[in-house]
Amino acid sequence: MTLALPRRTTVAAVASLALAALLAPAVPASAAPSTAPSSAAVLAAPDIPVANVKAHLAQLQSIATANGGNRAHGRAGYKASVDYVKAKLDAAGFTTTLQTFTSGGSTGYNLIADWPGGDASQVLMTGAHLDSVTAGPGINDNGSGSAAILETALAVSRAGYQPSKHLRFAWWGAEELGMVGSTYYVNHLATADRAKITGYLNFDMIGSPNPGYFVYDDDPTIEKTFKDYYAGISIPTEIETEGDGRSDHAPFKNAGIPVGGLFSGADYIKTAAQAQKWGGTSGLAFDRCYHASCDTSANINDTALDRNSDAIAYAVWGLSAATTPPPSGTVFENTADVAVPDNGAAVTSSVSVTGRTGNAPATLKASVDIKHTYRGDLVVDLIAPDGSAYRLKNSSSSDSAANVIATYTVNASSEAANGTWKLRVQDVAAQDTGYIDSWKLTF
Ligand code: DTR
Ligand code: CA
Ligand code: ZN
Ligand code: ZN
Repeated sequence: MTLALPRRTTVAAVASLALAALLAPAVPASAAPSTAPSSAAVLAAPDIPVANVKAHLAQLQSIATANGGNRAHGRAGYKASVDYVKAKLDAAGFTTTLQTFTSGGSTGYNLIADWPGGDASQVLMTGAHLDSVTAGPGINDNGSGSAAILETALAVSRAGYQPSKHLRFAWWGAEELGMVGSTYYVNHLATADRAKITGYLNFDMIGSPNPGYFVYDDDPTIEKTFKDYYAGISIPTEIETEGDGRSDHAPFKNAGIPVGGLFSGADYIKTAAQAQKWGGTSGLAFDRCYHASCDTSANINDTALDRNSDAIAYAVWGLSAATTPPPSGTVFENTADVAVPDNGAAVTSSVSVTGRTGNAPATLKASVDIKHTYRGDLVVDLIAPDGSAYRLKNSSSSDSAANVIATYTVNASSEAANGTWKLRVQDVAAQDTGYIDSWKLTF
């Protein structure tokens, strides 16, 4: 679980937890990635609610049931699956495109979804094939990957995430016929557009009922990102060795684009050693319903689906942040003293932020210097230009120390950066008093 929280979460713990996460000694490995990426990535990557992912799988199951029992290329169930996913993305603010192609005499569809913003010359792609085989509904293969990246995309929207790179998500058609849709997409990319794709992340079968935790051993940076995530939750992983050429990352890899991904296993048999480290049943296939009619909603291991969904979010956030470190920080400061009336009305001090583009960062730093003889009397809030309040400090009758001199980290990624930001301070207990000495925002 990481600290990303939607805006207006006024629980006082938010800022102190964020601050604690940045300033606290290393947390036990079981609680955070052992070699965590930048704290911004750890703080910003949200937990993906597995219940939401399973709700998408339930919809895909219903679609298959209503359309002859499958979601295969050229069948009604596939286009209905595309329509479901597209509607969710359109409602969430993505720019969606349906790319059509023909295979086996039938029309195929790739669904491409671009998240507005980010550097168009640096595109991080995340993909999964949406089609099933004709034998069944394809809930693990590959509803699991499709639903997990859909929920990750929706989490990007919920967070108002504005990464340095441009985010693109893709749901491929006709993978079961030989990666037809993804190959068509890559082959129809202009050379200049191929060069803009900094990485392609592939997720094909990530909820297998007797799961393994396999990481593609292709691009080392992508591989390390996933391995770091799993190390952080103390789950051992293995290198995915038999996947080369067997899913939609293949055409990207053949085009020289860095690729990576996760896999929970198909028809291969789980060994005793693997059962020892991962649980489950040795001597049985990772997914004994692979390409079978029993690949239904019941054919999912929720823990594997949850862990892999969270790993996807971790990688999308971690690999889309700025590769060039942000400038040391643009500071907006107000040093005018403002008296804080004892046990009285709140007072404010403002800074006018200009020259920024887009939203404020997920790790906006608010540094305050408030002189006071009993800091437990004070409640401190950051007020965004639109009036949204972010609690930085709650009052505490037991905190008798003097002065509030601290830096808080606020996830302000849903706030426009430019505008008048305010520090609001209120003394809520009689006796003792003080004043705002100075405060600043660092972007
Ligand atoms: N070919 C995929 C399933 C599959 C089998 N082995 C791997 C390895 C890595 C990714 C995917 C797969 C399919 O049937 O859709
Ligand atoms: Ca989760
Ligand atoms: Zn398959
Ligand atoms: Zn598949």
